[in-house]
Order: sequence, then C-alpha cells, then structure tokens
Amino acid sequence: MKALPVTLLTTTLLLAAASQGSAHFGMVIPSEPTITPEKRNVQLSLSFSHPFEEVGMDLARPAKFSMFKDGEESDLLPGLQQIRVMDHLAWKADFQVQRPGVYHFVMEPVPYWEPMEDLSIIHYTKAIVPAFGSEDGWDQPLGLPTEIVPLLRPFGNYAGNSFSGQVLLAGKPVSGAEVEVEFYNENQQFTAVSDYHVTQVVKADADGIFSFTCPQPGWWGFAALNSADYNLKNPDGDEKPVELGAVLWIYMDPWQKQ
Ligand SMILES: [Cu+2]
Repeated sequence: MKALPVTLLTTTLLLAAASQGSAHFGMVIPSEPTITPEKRNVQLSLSFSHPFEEVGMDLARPAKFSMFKDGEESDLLPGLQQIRVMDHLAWKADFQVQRPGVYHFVMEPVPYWEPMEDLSIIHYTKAIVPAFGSEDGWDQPLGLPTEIVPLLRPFGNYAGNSFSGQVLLAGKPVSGAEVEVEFYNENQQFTAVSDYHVTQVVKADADGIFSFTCPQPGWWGFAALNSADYNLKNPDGDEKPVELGAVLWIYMDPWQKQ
C-alpha cells in the first residue's frame, strides 16, 4: 500500500471500518463445487474476509479443520498451508477424493477479537462437496456448536434457485435467527447499489428455517449469528461476550445452453 493519495487512503480505511461489524464471513471455498472421477483433487481455501467487497482480514491458523463423511470426522489441520487471500493471511488444504460420497468441510477458527464490536467472533464455517454422483448425507447435521443445515440440496443448483436452511445452536433450532447473506464477488465483477446491498439479511421463522433466492451464479455465503452462553477474555484480559457464527457456502451454477 504505497503512493495512494491521502484522501483515497482515508476513504478506504473509513469504508473498511464502516463495513466491519456486519460483513465479515468465515470462508471455506472449494476449488470445485462437485468432484468427478476425472478430477479427484479439490483444494479448499480458508479465509476470514468481506466476500462482496473482497476486503481480506488475517485468519490465524484455525483451531480445527475437518472433513465429515458418513458420521466420521477426519482431521485435515496438519495439512494446512499458508496462502494469501485478498492480500491477507489465509490457508489452503489439498484433498484427494477416493470414494463416492458427500464431503462436509468444516473450519473452526480461533476466536477473533473484534474491538469495534467489543466481542470475540467464532465462525464455524462449512462447505459441502459431493463426489462421483453420490448425494447421501447432505442433509445431516454435524453436531457443531452452531450450524446451518441445508434443506435445499446444497449442490447441483442453478442461479435463481432458492436456498433454504435451518439454523441450529447447540443442536436446537434458533427461532427468528438473523442470517446475513453475501455473494462472493470474485474479481469485483459487481458493484453494490448501496451499502445495504453488500450484506443482505433474512430472518428465520420460529423453527429456525429461512429461504433466500440466489440470483447470480457463484458462491453464496450464509451466516447465522448468535450469542454464545459463555464469555472469553479479550487481549486485555477482560471477560467479553462471544458471537458464534454458523456459516455455510453454497455454489449456484449458471444455466448452460446446448
Ligand atoms: Cu470485518
């Protein structure tokens, strides 16, 4: 960051500050939304970012990174490698798929202290990747502290489909949960009509169920934010509240002509 005019720099910092607080998302983005026998390798990119604006934040080495399949959890943490995403510290994992199935990838970051909100943030972040035509188990909760369980099968969808999911906290539906929605605006192909359009918001019903129609092809992130029933110490050693995010990323394909 050099030779930026002072006014532009100031504006950038103000914009970054203004968008903090609502728009950061844990991100687990697979290199392929579905796995075929011809291309068995999938690379997972892990970051903590503002997906629409493509403004990155540093993601410390996650506390956990796992793959769940058929009720079994595999630890992928040892294979994580540092990368840069949106010019900030991020992580990647290479995973080779051997067998058909539905692979749930889950990141648990270390708590992120957010002074502007006076709380720590933990976004349990999930992406669900099917392999070799299997679709068994996409609707299974994983028993995370908080999670969005898809009601729409989270793959093989077109832009324009409506995503539905249920927000769980400690395994129970969250009545009226607030869910933030952002499009991963790769290469800044779109610009926001207003600041309100960057992060969209939908509320769940009494059973924690919400729907949102995704109008563009690409990755869409859903983040249901709730308060933990515990505190954590901030860097000054003070006990502060904790925001638990249940984040799910799904991919919407474009329609294809013959
Ligand atoms: Cu932020």
